[in-house]
Amino acid sequence: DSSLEREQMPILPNAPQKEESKGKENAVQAIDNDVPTLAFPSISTADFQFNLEKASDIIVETVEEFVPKLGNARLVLVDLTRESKIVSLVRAKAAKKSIDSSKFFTFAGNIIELSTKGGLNCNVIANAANWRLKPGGGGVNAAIFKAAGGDLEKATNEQAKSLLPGSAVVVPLPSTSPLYNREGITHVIHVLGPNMNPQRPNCLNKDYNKGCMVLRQAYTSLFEGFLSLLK
Ligand code: AR6
Repeated sequence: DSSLEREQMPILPNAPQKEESKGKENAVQAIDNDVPTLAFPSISTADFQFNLEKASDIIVETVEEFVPKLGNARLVLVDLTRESKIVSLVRAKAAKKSIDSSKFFTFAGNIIELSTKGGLNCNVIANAANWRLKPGGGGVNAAIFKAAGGDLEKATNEQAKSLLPGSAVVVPLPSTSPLYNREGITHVIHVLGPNMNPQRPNCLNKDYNKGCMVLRQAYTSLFEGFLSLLK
């Protein structure tokens, strides 16, 4: 468990400590902030109610597959709190594999303020989107669209009008967007994961054969989208 967690510990947005160490040679220094970084939330595991054990296996497996292709870039799984169950599961499973912890680690923080509040620079963030690519709803989708301003909706619509489950679309963020200015985010990659929530469109009715396949496709599309930006 150790190395993945260590990477995260010193830079947790733990307010008092962070204030104190501001302007000093602080723990944030331990993080190399000049490398291309994709921050991504756990797709489908909150509003879309996907099983956490299964999702964590898929995250670790697809990460393991993509890490060797990253060059100097890195992948960071993000969730709002340190108590995140999905993050704990992924961390434990990743630690059992020999995944380079400088290329993949987990981080607790709000995906729209990782740089300003957490000291983690991410030039690309992923969104757990809805099929119409609409702002609002809840979770990370609402947060990202709100923080990015109207620019993101417009830029998204120029790339795609809708998404199929398992697919992703890379959207360049206009430099006028607050997310670009404040956080240094140049691209948002919208991803549509499988939905297990009967109250949402395209519910898979507990079909985890299909669900796992679609979630795997979703992460593959996401990571390929990120790789396409590195070229
Ligand atoms: N920063 C980091 N992680 C977050 C944030 C945030 N601001 N907000 C939520 N998470 P969810 P889904 C984590 O529900 O299950 C929307 O309404 C959260 O704790 O956002 O794929 C869309 O419009 C969880 O670990 O996405 C879709 O209709 C993860 O992000 C639907 O929800 C994903 O939770 C998609 O549902």
